Amino acid sequence: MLGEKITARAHTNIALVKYWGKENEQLIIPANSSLSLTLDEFYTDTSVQFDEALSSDEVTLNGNVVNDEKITKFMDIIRQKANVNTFARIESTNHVPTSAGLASSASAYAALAAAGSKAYGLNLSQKDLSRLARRGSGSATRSIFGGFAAWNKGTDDESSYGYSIEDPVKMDVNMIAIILDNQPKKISSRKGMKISIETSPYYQSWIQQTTADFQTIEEAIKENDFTTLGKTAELNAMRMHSLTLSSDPSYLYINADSLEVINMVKELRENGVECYYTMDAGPNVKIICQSDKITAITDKLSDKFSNDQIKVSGPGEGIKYL
Ligand code: 2P0
Repeated sequence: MLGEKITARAHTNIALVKYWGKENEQLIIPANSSLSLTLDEFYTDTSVQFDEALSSDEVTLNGNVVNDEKITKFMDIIRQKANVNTFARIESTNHVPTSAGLASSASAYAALAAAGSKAYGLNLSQKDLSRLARRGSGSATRSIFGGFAAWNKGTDDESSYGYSIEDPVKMDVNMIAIILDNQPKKISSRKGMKISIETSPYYQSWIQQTTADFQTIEEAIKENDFTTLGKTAELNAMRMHSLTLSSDPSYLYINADSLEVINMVKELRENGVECYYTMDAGPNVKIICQSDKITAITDKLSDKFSNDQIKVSGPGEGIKYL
């Protein structure tokens, strides 16, 4: 029914093959395809209800009023598709540290796409929902889907969409997120990736390598080969971060605490505890491991970090309405 309050939940995802650059900034068409794991512990609940009495969208995030032009622009896309001009009341609760490299924009725009489109009477397929989410934030394209998901690069609005690779996930795979800083990042991903695509002399090599990494990880998922998946994801993450260092001006998301976690992972590995690390556009490190290694890893981490900085997560589900 039009005018009904619709609530959707979307989980965040962590890329195993990263997206770092746009071919088309307006439509958010990426320079490469990417692949991720959706996580069960981090999610966003968003409700949307349109109201004839409003003269602009009214948005709250965790109970606080926010004025974000990006959200209004995104709602305009929905209004245009639905051919409805009315503004909406949007309430969002983030169970993710905002802007700390834990991909809060992924779950945020996936949840908003799902709740918003349905509230405005659109009945979109998963694929079309992913294309809509993409217009808000690239990584949100993958958060429509649970488990292992991918974002097909494509060349235009039609062909750039997300899809499920495997859900539910057969592989025993977990991520341990170490929250080192939950402050908003200094260089947004949007700005960072623009600097890199325009100035890093290694950008073309990144595209070639990341295409190969995608195939390797896709194959590893099929073969249930955790070692290849972990190794390749770790390499891919560091390849992405080397783009940040080789840009002009250079910038860096890795801080001293991140390095400490990276060294812990290497030490654990030398001692026979198989695990790998990945990082996004912030200092937090995510450790990829199998279930029987979680205790050994969290024990080691707790020498240096408090329990509330350590979050263990398994694969999460795709978008759902509450
Ligand atoms: C990813 N990240 O694939 C990569 C890896 C961070 C590092 O997508 O400009 O918030 O809104 O499309 O999706 C974070 O960037 O950027 C991101 P926009 P987004 O998950």
